[in-house]
Amino acid sequence: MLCYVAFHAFFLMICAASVQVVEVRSNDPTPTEPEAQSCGCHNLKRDVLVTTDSHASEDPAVKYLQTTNEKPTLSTKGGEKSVSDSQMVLISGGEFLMGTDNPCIPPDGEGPQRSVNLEPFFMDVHEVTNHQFKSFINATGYVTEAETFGDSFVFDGVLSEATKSQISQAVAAAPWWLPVKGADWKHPEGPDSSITDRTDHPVLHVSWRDAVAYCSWAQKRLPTEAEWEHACRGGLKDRLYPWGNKLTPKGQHYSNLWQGDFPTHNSGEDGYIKTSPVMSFPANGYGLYDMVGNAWEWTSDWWSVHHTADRQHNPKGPPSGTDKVKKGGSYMCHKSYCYRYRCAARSQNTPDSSASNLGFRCVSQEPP
Ligand SMILES: *[C@@H]1O[C@H](CO)[C@@H](O)[C@H](O)[C@H]1NC(C)=O
Ligand SMILES: [Ca+2]
Ligand SMILES: [Ca+2]
Repeated sequence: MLCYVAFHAFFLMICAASVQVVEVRSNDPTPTEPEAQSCGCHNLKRDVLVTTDSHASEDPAVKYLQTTNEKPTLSTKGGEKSVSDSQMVLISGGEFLMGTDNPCIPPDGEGPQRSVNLEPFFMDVHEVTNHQFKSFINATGYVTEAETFGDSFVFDGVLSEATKSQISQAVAAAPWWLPVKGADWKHPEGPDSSITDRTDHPVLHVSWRDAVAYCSWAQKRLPTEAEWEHACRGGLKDRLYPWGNKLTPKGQHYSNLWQGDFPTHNSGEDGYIKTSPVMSFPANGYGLYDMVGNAWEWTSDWWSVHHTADRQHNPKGPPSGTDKVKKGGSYMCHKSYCYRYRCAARSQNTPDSSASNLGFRCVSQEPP
């Protein structure tokens, strides 16, 4: 543990330091334990805990596109605006700088910084909410992977004692993640929890396939990692966060993260111990909310830590892989342990993973 603390403190230093220090770092051996400085949330592979072989191989993208030609009826046209509206903003295309040459977590493949050219696209201004996801379930009868498997990963800090007492397994590298029977999008902390007072919070416990199914139904798609990162940056160049380089300018919180000590004490200084209603914090320069913090967000790309430094046009990531890229960090992220609430930061999960801090938003080439 001490070793990890020293190791991590070293990279945090680098992150805010000069070019000279970065050169020193580049001579360092590659860290052999990438999970040693992570929040452990990329270890949420269900197959290490639960065995199942009955999972459908049907592509939800195809199935749900064919079974509905309707747009979700979420908006109250001409009426009052609510967070259940499927609001999107146009993100203009063009050139942006993806990744960073000062990686805070080098094993994640945050670098090199590279020039990327994108077509314009529309993006949901907020994470898909429980209410929106409910509309999808109502319309399609879709059953999420967590419901099929019968469990999902929940951070033990949000579990009731009753639920916790029934669990005997945990993720070895990250013991605060517990597989909870009956945890799913409707029951974020297990069977004795509900979403009735959280309809405007991001939907959680959705796998990558679930997210793809929702976006297809809405006649949208998941963003590529490049699209997500371009959107995160909000028009700023080479900054850490969607709003700049300072985490809390003038003492104001710009995202729902973890204050206090991870994983033992969450002070909730930003107003929220768990997820927050979407759009509770200021939008970035593109009018997008919670791009970092609140819930992690799936992207369409397969995971790889090796990137070309060459200029790219509409990159879509590797053609295949085992994990999908997720971006933005969550309400569980603290600088000491999961400094991934930066636009260049990234992490990964297998496509069937689901957890109490992982959601998504959709994009589209067409106007909403
Ligand atoms: C889903 O269906 C139920 C039962 O018909 C209804 O009460 C609820 O309002 C619907 N929710 C959404 C978000 O469409
Ligand atoms: Ca918080
Ligand atoms: Ca988010």
